[in-house]
Amino acid sequence: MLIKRPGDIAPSEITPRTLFDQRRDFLRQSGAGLIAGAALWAGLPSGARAASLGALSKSAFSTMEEMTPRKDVTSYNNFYEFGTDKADPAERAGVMKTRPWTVRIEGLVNKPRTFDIDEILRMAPLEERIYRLRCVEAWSMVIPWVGFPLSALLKQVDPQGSAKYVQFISHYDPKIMSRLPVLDWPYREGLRLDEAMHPLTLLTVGLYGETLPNQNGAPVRIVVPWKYGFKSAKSIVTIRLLEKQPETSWNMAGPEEYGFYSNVNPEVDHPRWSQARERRIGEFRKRPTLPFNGYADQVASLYSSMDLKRQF
Ligand SMILES: Nc1nc2c(c(=O)[nH]1)N[C@H]1C(S)=C(S)[C@@H](COP(=O)(O)O)O[C@H]1N2
Ligand SMILES: [Mo]
Repeated sequence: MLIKRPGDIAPSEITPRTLFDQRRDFLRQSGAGLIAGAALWAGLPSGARAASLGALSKSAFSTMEEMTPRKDVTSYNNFYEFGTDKADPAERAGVMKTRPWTVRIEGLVNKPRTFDIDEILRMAPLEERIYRLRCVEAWSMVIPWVGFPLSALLKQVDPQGSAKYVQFISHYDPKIMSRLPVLDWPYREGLRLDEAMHPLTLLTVGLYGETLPNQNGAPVRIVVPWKYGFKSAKSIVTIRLLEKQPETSWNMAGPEEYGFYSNVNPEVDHPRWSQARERRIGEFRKRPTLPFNGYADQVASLYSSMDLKRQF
């Protein structure tokens, strides 16, 4: 059961208005509400158990803030393929099979390749990185992620000079995932190549010392700590290097509300709510949101020539 916490924002507010209305109409017309609510996910086996990732080096990039309890990190999630309530992913994502799993890297690279997930796990030393995750819905957590810089993976495929952007595409299986037109599936996200190559951008395979629970994006996701959480695509199957800015699911759904950059910025409000403060999960009183989610020293220079109010 979802226990409503003070300050939570209903899906009606998160989802761009037009889409929310479409979805409501769709549910009314088709009676799909019942399917989505119960039958579709009922009685399916639960997923793999978390496995220890062994010895991890501690990263100098970690925040010293108190970590959000594992229980909250793994039960209060956004993974719309498995439903729009925060409790849905933990209840439903267990059916997703995360082995075998491959990640295809293609597009403007000299050595396109399909990597097996177990190859990726051995590719570079795994680090524990304690990062804040700031959702666009104005809540945040502090999570001990496990992974290595995405740049280590991208270097293996040798990006071409014309590559300027990176697109991430999440796994989509309509047999076990939502078929509601909440977002344009498969979930897509993107970064500029310099953002993707930045040492803070983490190719993430675990949290709290273990493999990722399915609801957190198993077996591999991105974590970009200075951007709103939706930029961090889960359960990735394709990474594509491109010359032009890629389509991204949230930007396609509501371009006035979810910009391509979506850098955490207390001065740029979401059109329907303020981004000046946030509620750390587990805390009651709100705290101020920091520019670039507190990572300004490391990343502000990436945007020195940009007007971040216009290119939000
Ligand atoms: N494929 C996919 N990735 C996704 C999402 C999603 O719905 N689908 N939600 C995003 C949002 S809005 C947030 S805040 C984070 C949440 O990550 P967490 O559940 O591990 O905290 O995942 C992001 N990645
Ligand atoms: Mo989010």
